[in-house]
Amino acid sequence: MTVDTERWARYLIDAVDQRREVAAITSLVNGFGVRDAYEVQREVLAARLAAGDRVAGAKLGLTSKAKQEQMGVVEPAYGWLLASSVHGAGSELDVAELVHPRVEPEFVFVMGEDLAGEDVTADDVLDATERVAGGIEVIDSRYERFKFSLVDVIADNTSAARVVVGADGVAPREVDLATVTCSFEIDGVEVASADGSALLGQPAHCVALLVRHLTRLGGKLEAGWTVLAGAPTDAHALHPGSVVTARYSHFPAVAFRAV
Ligand code: OOG
Ligand code: MG
Repeated sequence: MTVDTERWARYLIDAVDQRREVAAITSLVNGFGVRDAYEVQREVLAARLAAGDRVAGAKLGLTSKAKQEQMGVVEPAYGWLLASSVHGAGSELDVAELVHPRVEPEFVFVMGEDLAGEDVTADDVLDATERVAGGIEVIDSRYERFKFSLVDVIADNTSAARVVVGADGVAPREVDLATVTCSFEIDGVEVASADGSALLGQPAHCVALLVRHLTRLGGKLEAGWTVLAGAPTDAHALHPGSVVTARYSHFPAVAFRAV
């Protein structure tokens, strides 16, 4: 049976716009597959672009053991970043616009060149990268109790909501990204820590998987895009008033306040 992907795209758009959680699609539809889920994701993106937003980049989710174990989903997933969702370090983010936000640290790649190919490697990614910086992602699953399966979270654009990107960072080969450590703090208390090797051994390898995915869809990673390799640690609930800080061994610290 064919899935009415347009209907499920509208379902998720309404959940975001009305700031409410909805039942997981797989609890309502039989046979909802990975292809259907990426089609829903594509239709949600198209609707946002038609309404005037722009693509700022792309992201991976569920690329670390910590995240996979926390969410019970053991495969990476790919999603889009909208220009309206990207903020600079030191910003204030309005959490009243969100359903049940969580925060997690990120390794952020800023692309210097377009990149496509079914066999792209981590080395190719480093060649095409302008800089790598620290970041913090605010994820906000549209699903009840923040619970989902792989296909649900794909349809929901991998829970993408906001991202805070640090300035500067490093040239892609200035340091082995696998060895960059991150300490994640909420209100001055460390809640998690990890290093870049938590991301499938090497954050650039995660980005290579994203490039292969985009290539299979007939697309590419584009120069100027911001790319999230995924959180190396688990995610933590975000409450109004909190200050969230990610401290890295080789990137400037990134912080924001939830208001
Ligand atoms: C899915 C998004 C995961 C990451 O970095 O692993 C993600 C979720 O956990 O809600 O962005
Ligand atoms: Mg993330």
